[in-house]
Amino acid sequence: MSKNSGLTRRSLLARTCAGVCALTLAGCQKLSESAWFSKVLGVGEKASYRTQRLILSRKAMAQEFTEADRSPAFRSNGTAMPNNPEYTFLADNGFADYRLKVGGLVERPMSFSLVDVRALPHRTQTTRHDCVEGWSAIGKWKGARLSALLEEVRPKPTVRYVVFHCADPMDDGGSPYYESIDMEDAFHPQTILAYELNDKPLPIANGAPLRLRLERQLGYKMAKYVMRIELVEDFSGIAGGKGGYWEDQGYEWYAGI
Ligand SMILES: Nc1nc2c(c(=O)[nH]1)N[C@H]1C(S)=C(S)[C@@H](COP(=O)(O)O)O[C@H]1N2
Ligand SMILES: [Mo]
Repeated sequence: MSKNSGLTRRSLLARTCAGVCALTLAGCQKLSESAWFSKVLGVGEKASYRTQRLILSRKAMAQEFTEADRSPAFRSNGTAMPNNPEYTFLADNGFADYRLKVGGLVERPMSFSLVDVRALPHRTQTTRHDCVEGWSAIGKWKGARLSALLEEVRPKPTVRYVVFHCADPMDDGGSPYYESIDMEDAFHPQTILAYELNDKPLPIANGAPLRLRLERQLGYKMAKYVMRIELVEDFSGIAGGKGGYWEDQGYEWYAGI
C-alpha cells in the first residue's frame, strides 16, 4: 500500500498540522509567535492539495539506521585539513578559542563557544551520507539542533536562507567553501550542527569542530569547518551568487536525495 493512499484531504491537513506542531515542540515555541512563523503557516493554509503534499515530503525524515549498519570507516572528502593559519591555531588548542559567529538578519547576533553549542538541545542520528561522486557511508552523528541555535538569535521576518561560511579556502587561497539552505530545511529536526561522529569528537577530516548534517540532501550541502552563520534574504551577493561553492561551479542548489 502506498504511503498516502486512502488519505483524505482532511487527514493530510491534520498530518501537516502534526508536522508543524512537532516542529513547535522541537523548540520553536518563541518563534511560533513571531511574524516569520505565522507567515509560513499562512502560506500552508492557503496551499493547494498538491503543495500540501510537497510540504509533507519536505518535512519527511531521512531514513535512520542502527549502529550495526555503520560503515567500518567514514571517509573524508574534499578538504581534509583547511589551509588556513587561523584554523590551524584553533585546532592546535583543541578548539578552546573557537567561536561560532551567528549574524545577518537577526534580532540578536551572537557568538557561541563549543561549550555553548554543546549546551543546546541536541539530536543523535545514524544516517547514510551520499556524495555526488558516487560513494556512500553510514555514520552516527550527534549535534546541536540548528532550530535551537536559530531560536537564540531570533531571525527577522525577512530571512529566507541560512548561509554557512567555512574555514577552508578553495583553489589555492581562493574564497572559502560556503553553503546555504532555506528555512524549511533549517528547522527540519534532522538538521544539526554535528560535533561527534561515531561517539567520538568530530575528526578534522570530517569537519571539526562543527559540520552541518542535512540528511535529505547530497554531501556537498553539508558544510564542514563552519566558522560563521549568516541569515539572509538573498544570497546573490555572496561569492559567485549561486548559494554555495559547488553551486557556483554549476551544481544544483537544492540537492535532494
Ligand atoms: N568546508 C567544506 N565542506 C564540505 C566539503 C569541503 O571540501 N569543504 N566537501 C563536501 C563534500 S563534496 C562532501 S561529500 C562532504 C564530505 O564529508 P566527509 O569529509 O565527512 O566525508 O563534505 C562536504 N562539505
Ligand atoms: Mo561530495
